[in-house]
Amino acid sequence: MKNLEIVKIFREISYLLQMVEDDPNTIYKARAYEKAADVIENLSIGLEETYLKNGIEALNKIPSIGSAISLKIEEFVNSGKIDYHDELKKKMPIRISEFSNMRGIGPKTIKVLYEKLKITSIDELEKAAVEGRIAVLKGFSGVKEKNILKVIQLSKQQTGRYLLGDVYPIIKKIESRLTNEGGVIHCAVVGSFRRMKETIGDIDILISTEEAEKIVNFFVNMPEVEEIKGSGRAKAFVELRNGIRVDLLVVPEKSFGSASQYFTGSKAHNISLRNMAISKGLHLNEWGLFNKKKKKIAGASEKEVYEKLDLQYIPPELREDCGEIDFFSKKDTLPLIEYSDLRGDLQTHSNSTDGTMSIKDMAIHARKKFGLDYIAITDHTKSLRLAKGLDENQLLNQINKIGELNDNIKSESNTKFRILTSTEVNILRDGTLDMPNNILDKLDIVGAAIHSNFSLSKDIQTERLVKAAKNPSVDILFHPTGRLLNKREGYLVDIERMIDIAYDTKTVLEINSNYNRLDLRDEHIRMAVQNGIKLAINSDAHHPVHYAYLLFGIGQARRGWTKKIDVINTLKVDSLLKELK
Ligand code: DGT
Ligand code: CA
Ligand code: CA
Ligand code: ZN
Repeated sequence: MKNLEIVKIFREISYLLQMVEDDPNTIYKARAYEKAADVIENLSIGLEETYLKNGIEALNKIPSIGSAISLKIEEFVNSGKIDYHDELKKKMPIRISEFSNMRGIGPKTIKVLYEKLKITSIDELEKAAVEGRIAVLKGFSGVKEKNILKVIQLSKQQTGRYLLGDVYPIIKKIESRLTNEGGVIHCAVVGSFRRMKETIGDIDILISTEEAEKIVNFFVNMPEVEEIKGSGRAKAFVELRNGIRVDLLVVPEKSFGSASQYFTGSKAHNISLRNMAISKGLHLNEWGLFNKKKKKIAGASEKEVYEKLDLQYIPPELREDCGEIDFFSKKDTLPLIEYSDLRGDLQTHSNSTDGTMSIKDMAIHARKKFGLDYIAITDHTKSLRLAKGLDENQLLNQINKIGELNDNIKSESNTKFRILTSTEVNILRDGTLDMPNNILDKLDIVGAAIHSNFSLSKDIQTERLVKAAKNPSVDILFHPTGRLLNKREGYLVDIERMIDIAYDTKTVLEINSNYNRLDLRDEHIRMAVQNGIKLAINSDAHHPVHYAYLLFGIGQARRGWTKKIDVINTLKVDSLLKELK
């Protein structure tokens, strides 16, 4: 998906236009790019795929994308850059990517600061504000200067975190390479990655070996390494080509467990655990668990560390200091969903709408490569024109087609794989659906989702979802809050009310496994399962490789304390269909 790259460039063009030119037409031009960026950000189709399949005319049909902007998209798809963007950047040599995301300080202000103080980066901006050089400028004040510092603080918190799914493949590759390197006894990727957090600040790797220097040397010379930030006899700190930093720490094998525990975190979990150790007269650190006489009583394995603290083993995904230490000090068990527990996937798309593969191919891959027993084909409905949503007749035709495919599967192989007829029906502004119930009732299962009007008030937005849940044909609410990680917060929803209504109406809530979404978020998942809500963990695959995302959805579910029995697509297909409202 090149969409988000294009969004970024368009926002930068808009920003630079406002800096470079003063004539009144520029503001309209800048707005046009901004508007296009907004639309593209919310598109469910890939601009590159759309262009390659149906040419520039297809781009022109997208709302807010005029012919000039279509040409820019075409240029980007073909050359990976947009000359107009490069020209504007030359005229205004600031670090545009740092400023364009900043909320609260606009291009006009940055222009003045560039001209008067030669400020080209956020670091320089911060320095100038701290030194009081901004307050004294004409048109500025102490208050404005303070506000600039506040905005910088906020934008620092937002940036610099990587999506789990973006870094997952490279981390796995590095992990397996290190694990297989001669001399390595144990290798573990710890930190937030092991806890399956949606975003990762940096990567933490732990190794036990007798040959520390050799391994550190091997590590800093890996092809992915862009820059060595520091290294010592038993540690190294590097930055990879994609910008993410990696900490490597070599520890003795006899401390590998306590070190894994410590560096897996979270920090808050560690602090509570250490306090618990203290209350038992023990001392816990990365080297081990020690008694009053400073004798080590655990350290080689994590399990042993928790055991000696009278705790059951706490899965990494739960180590957030949210009550897990208390819970696992008791005898109660928590049969969390496991990474191998899903039998089916209840949100997948085919090339009948905005997916990229036929229904048959989606099914074959689900069965052969991912070991699933069933998938639901949830193509979009008609009001989602950008995704070529299906109308009533097209949906009815798809039901017939899936019937035939299922018959063929049965006769061609003796597998029990089943394709469920379904849809991702669009929830309209007023909470009604764009497909009548008599059609929806012909489907095996129905998911409903919001794809527009994201900025309604919380009350109105919640009522939209409530109305959809109350619809007797709707089984699941897909990606219930609409958030996009690092991009958009999601629309405002009264989660408690949504959970109440989901319970009353027997509506299932989705955990969308697409790593850009991971929607619901962990605390809402936990609230849902505590209130007896059933969940579905779906990939939202638009291509068979996307089934791999289910892993992230399961991680997210575990972070929300989800048990296997809470998840309907751990059931066999017949039991699943009986469970639905
Ligand atoms: P990140 O990198 O921001 O996504 O989050 P983490 O959890 O990976 O944090 P990181 O990389 O700063 O540190 C890795 C782990 O090391 C962290 O989860 C817990 C442990 N740790 C780091 N600093 C401290 C500390 O000051 N006290 C304690 N108890 N543990 C710490
Ligand atoms: Ca980390
Ligand atoms: Ca770290
Ligand atoms: Zn959707």
